[in-house]
Amino acid sequence: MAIDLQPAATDSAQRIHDFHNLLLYIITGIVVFVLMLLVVVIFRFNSKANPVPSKTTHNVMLEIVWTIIPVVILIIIAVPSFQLLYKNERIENPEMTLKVTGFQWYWGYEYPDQGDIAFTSYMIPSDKVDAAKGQKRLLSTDNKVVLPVGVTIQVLVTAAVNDVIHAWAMPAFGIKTDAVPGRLNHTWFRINKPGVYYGQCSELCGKDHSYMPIEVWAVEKPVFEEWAALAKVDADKAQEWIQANHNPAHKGVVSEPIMSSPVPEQPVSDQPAEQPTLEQPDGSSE
Ligand SMILES: [Cu+2]
Repeated sequence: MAIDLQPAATDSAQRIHDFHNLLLYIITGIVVFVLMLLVVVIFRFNSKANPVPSKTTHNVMLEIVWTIIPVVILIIIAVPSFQLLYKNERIENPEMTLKVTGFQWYWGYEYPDQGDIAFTSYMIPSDKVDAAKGQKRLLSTDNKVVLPVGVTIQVLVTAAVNDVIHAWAMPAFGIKTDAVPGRLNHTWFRINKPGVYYGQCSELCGKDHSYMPIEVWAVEKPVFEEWAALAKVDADKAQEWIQANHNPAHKGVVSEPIMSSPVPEQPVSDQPAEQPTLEQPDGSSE
């Protein structure tokens, strides 16, 4: 069982992991120290061991120490925290743009730099999941988000007009950005290695909130360019082409799914009573 975070696929995610680990060391030290003090108090200052309590109420040295040390700890936390916020927020020379739109309940993707590429991405219903193709229940989508590795990608995130708030979250990329109707949020990432990466909508957006996963196929740049040229003409054909010829899962590089135990072998009868109803891309809702 994995108890760590998903392996980082971007430098942003790696920075988040490093900061997370720093905090883990600090809080572990603090917890152990306080526990130690409690144990000392329990055994040395109970009424049996210490029948006559001290009348001391002030100790200037001690008061200075317990003020200064927490301040120093906070500075040690604050400095890398601000650096992390700055580096992960600032987009340096984006080479391409991906536009993400949240709908009830699926995602829409546009590639403004590659021509008029636009498609929607629905979850594959659980009874249609094909484990032989490497598909995962509740995570795989019909149209994958194909992206190049080693390219700084700016992501514009919004939600459809009159829709609800969604959030585009990719743990392996260190990304979680709200998709708000009437607002354009932005974020960025640069994927380091080819693979299949999974994310999910991370805003409690409605009845099919858990049925709008994100599946990113990160491929080498020439493959991406070939895909983009095809997708410009026919997005469906391009998806078929990349699934047949350049499925990153076939090379054995698949990011850990969000759930701790992937369940590709699970029988399809193990379903929630209510199947996700997949609305049409005209934005109609219940
Ligand atoms: Cu959502």
